[in-house]
Amino acid sequence: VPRLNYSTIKVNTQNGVTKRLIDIMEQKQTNLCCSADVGTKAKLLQLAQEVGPYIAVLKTHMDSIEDFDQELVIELQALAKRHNFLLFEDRKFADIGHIVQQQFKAAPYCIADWADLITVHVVAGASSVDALKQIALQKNVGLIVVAQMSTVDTLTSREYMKKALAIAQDQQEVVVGVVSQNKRPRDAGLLMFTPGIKLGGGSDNLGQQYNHPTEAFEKRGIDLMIVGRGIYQDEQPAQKAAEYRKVGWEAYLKRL
Ligand code: UP6
Repeated sequence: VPRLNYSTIKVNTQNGVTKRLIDIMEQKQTNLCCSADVGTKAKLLQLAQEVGPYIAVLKTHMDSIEDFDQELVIELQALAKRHNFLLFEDRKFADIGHIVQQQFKAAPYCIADWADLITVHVVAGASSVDALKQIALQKNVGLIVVAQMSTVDTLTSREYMKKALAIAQDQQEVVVGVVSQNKRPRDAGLLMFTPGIKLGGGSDNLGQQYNHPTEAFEKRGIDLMIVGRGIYQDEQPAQKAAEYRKVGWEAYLKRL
């Protein structure tokens, strides 16, 4: 594992969003991204309010919020400002360039207007990144390339992953990092985001597999952990988020 620290990444990045994110991580001493996969506005706002102090990033799937509207966005932005975290819409854009541009901007979600981070698959090639880049640079949105998925039967083979990492490295002006499980980009300016993290480990019955945060930070050298059900399905999400924050930060310090 390369003993990369966040300050080195900050020095090497060409991307303003990465710098903002690392500043937040260092100030709040957290490498936790909470995946807020709840189904309503009320639940999302409640969760964001509770975990806000402990997270660097709040990740959403807005197309799963049954009563989504722009008021939700305004309230989330206020919480993001109050607690100092970024908003990450995990849209996983995957289509041809012309279509991903439309999906990035279109109502009702208007993702380009409020997201700080978005994910993009590169199954269609670098052209998806190119297409999103034009809008993302204007709107100050950072792209995260999905290089390798967490599922037991993922199709993101080693070959695929290597090519996806290469696309991320080629586009560092707009790319903040990658989603991957066990390989980080060679370049020191990119962040590695890793889902499939849970203190208890295990799996669900739909292909998701979990690793312990300590193992992920110390052995695989990840930079941010993405935790969903491990936090929001707990009876006390705030306490759980605080616990993940502590475990993740200590594991990061230990690997340095
Ligand atoms: N996610 C994965 N695996 C990937 C990429 N993304 O689980 O390879 C996302 C899911 C979900 C979150 O879309 O929002 O990370 C994981 O949630 P969980 O912790 O509840 O399993």
